[in-house]
Parts: sequence; structure tokens; C-alpha cells
Amino acid sequence: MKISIITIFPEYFPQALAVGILGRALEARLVEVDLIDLRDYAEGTHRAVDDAPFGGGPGMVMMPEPLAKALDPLEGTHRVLFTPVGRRLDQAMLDRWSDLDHLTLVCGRYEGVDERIAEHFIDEEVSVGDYVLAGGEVAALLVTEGIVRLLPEAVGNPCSVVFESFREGLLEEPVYTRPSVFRGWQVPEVLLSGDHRRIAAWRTAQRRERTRDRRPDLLEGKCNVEEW
Ligand code: 6GU
Repeated sequence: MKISIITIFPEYFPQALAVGILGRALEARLVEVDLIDLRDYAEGTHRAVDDAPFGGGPGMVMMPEPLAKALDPLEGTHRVLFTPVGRRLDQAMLDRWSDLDHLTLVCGRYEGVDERIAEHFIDEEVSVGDYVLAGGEVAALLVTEGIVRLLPEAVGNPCSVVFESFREGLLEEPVYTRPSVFRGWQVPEVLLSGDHRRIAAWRTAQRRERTRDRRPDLLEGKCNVEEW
């Protein structure tokens, strides 16, 4: 798989890409990340990539020409633009993108990107949550990590990817490791019982309780939360 990232801050990425699952996947060539400096496509002595908005108002808008030039050779790839006005990222998007041969991630900056780029050069506009960041670089890194860990062979045990939070629409249950008593706090007795049916039932109950308490939005339309 290849991931092309268009950004005005290419220096943001290399350290993070070298660590952990991502670092191993890149080293093993399961994935290739191509960092594209938007300024390489900018003209003039100042290499400007932004300009004032038509109609006035605060902030700057990313100019269409440098983005178009950077995106022209990437036509035919799946092109995602990170912007706070996009559809909210979820696991289903990551699952879908992890099957692609070539994904292009465009990091928005300033007040936004000229709408003609969003309309004619982008397949999906995506936000990573209901808060505002300075730019899409964090989102591009987040998506790269979320995708790479889904690639076959990237993770030690592929089952861990199948059984995790959000895949079955519920949050994960609490987990514990040794010691069984830590500063006086006991691990739930059932987990030490060796009774696998009881353990499975406890885990299911915990997942439901957690999801109901912390993320009732995940259950919306699927069941009556009050009765569950
Ligand atoms: Cl993708 N970009 C920016 N600038 N802010 C955001 C975001 C993206 N997602 C949530 N907030």
C-alpha cells in the first residue's frame, strides 16, 4: 500500500512514522509513505500557498493552484482532505481505506481550502472530531496509524484487530494483568476462576455497561438503552 501525504509541514511526520507498529510496517515495506511538500508546487520568491478570502473575513485560504499541481499526478488515487467541516472519521472509513492500493491525504491549513479544490480534486472530506485543530497533519498521522495496523502482517496477532473496540459496535471490557492484588485492589474474582463461560458472560456484560455509560451514541437506534 502507498500513502501520499500533501502538507506544508513534511517535517512533522518522520519521527512518528519511525516508531512502533508504523515503524516496523515501513521497514518491512508493507506500506510506503510519500511526504509531498506543498511548497514545492508554489510559485514566486515567497512560495505562497495561501491568500486572503474573497468577500473578506479573517484568516487565509489555501490557494487552488499549488494544491492542484500537487494533486494532478495523484488523479486515480483515493483523495481525502482533512478539514473541520468534513464528515467525522470512524473505523468503517479506516477499514475501507486499508483495502486501497494508493491513498492520498491532503492536510488542510489556515481557514480552509479553496472550495474548487474540494469539489474537483477530492473524493472525501474528513474531520477527526468536534474540536478545532490548527491543521490536518495530526489527522493524517492518526489515519496512517489507524490504517497500517489493519494491514495483514502489520500486527503480531491479527485476531486482536478483529475483536477490538468498535468492530462489534461496543467498547472493550476492562482488562487486568498480574499481580492479582495491586496495592490492595483485587482483580475481579471471575477472571481468576478458570470458568470460561462465566468469563465470557462477564466480559459481555462489562462491554455493554461501559458502552451505555460512556458512549451511548454507539448504541443509538440499535437498542433501547434504558432497558438494556
Ligand atoms: Cl481534519 N483539521 C482541523 N484543522 N481541525 C480539525 C480537524 C481537521 N478535525 C477536527 N478538527
